[in-house]
Amino acid sequence: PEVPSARPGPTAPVIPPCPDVPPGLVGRVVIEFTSPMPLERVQRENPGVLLGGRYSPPDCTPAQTVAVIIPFRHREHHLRYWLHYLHPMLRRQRLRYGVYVINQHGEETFNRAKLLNVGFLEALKEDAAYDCFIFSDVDLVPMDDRNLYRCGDQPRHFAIAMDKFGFRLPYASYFGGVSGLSKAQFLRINGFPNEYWGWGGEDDDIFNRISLTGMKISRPDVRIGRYRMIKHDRDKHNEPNPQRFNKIQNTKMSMKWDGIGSVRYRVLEVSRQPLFTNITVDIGQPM
Ligand code: UDH
Ligand code: NGS
Repeated sequence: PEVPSARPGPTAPVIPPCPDVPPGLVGRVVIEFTSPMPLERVQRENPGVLLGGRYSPPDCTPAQTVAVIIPFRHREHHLRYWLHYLHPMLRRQRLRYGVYVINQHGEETFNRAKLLNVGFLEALKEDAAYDCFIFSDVDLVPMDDRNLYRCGDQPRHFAIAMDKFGFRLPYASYFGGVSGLSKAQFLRINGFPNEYWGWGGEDDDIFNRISLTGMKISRPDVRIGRYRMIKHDRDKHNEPNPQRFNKIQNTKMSMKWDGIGSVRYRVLEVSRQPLFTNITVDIGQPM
C-alpha cells in the first residue's frame, strides 16, 4: 500500500538551518557606559526576547542552544548595560539562547567559579536542550558582533582583547572574562573548581583543567575579540584570595574531586524576568 507523503502545509512552515555566517552582522559597535540605561528601555528595544531572557530566531533553526551564565552580586547597573548591548548582538548572531544571572545570596566571600557551576546545572534543569555554555562577567561587553557566542570543537576564549589590557591578552594562558564550553567539554574537565573563594586564580585553574585533558583553547582574531569593561572599584567581600597561587599548582589532583560532580548549594529563588532568569543561590562559605 502506498504511504501518503507528508506535505508541508500552511500550518507547518519549514524553517531552514541557520547559515554558518549570520547575515546582517554589523561588525564594530560603539560601546559606551555614560548615559543611564533604564530596564524599561532595554525591554522596549528587545520585544522578541521572551520571559526569562529566552530567544529563538524566527527565520532559521540554530545548530546549538546556548545558555549564557553570569556570576552576580550587587551589580544591577552593570547588568542593565550588559542586557542593552548583548541581547541585540545575540539576536543578530541568530542564536537560540537563554540568559541566566546566578546571584550569590548573602555577604559571604564571593565565589565566581562555583556560581558558574551552579549556572550550568540550573540552566540544564530549565532546558535539557542546552548544549553550549557561555560564561560571562557582567561588566564585559564585546565591541564586535563577529565574535560569535557559540561553541566549537575546542573550549573557546572570547574576551581576548580588553580595553583595560590595551586590547591584547595580559598573558598567553589568560582564560578570564568570557569563555565558552560545550556540555561535553565542560563535563570532560569536571566543570569548574568550587574552592576558589575571593578574587583570582579560578580562571587559571580552568585553563589548567582544559590543558590537562588534552584540549586546546580556541580564540577569535585579535581585531574581533575586543571588549569594553565597565570601570568599577573592587567589590566588598571579594578580596584577593591568598591561597590562589598554591591552588593553581594543584589542579591535576584537585580537579578529580572538586568540580561539577561535587558542587553543593541551595537554590533560594528562581525568578523569570523579562530579559533574564535570576537564580538566587546559597553557595555557603569558605571552610
Ligand atoms: N561579581 C559580582 N559581584 C561581586 C564580585 C564579582 O557580580 O561582588 C562578578 C561580576 O560578574 C564580575 C565578575 O564577578 O564581572 C568578576 O569579578 P570582578 O569584576 O571583581 O573581577 P575584576 O578582575 O576586578 O574585573 C577586580 C577588582 C579590580 C579593581 C580595580 C580598581 N580600579
Ligand atoms: C591573574 C589572576 C587571574 C586574573 C588575571 C587578570 O594574575 O585570576 O590576573 O586580572 N591569577 C591569579 O591571581 C593566580 S585583572 O587584571 O583582570 O585584575 O584573571
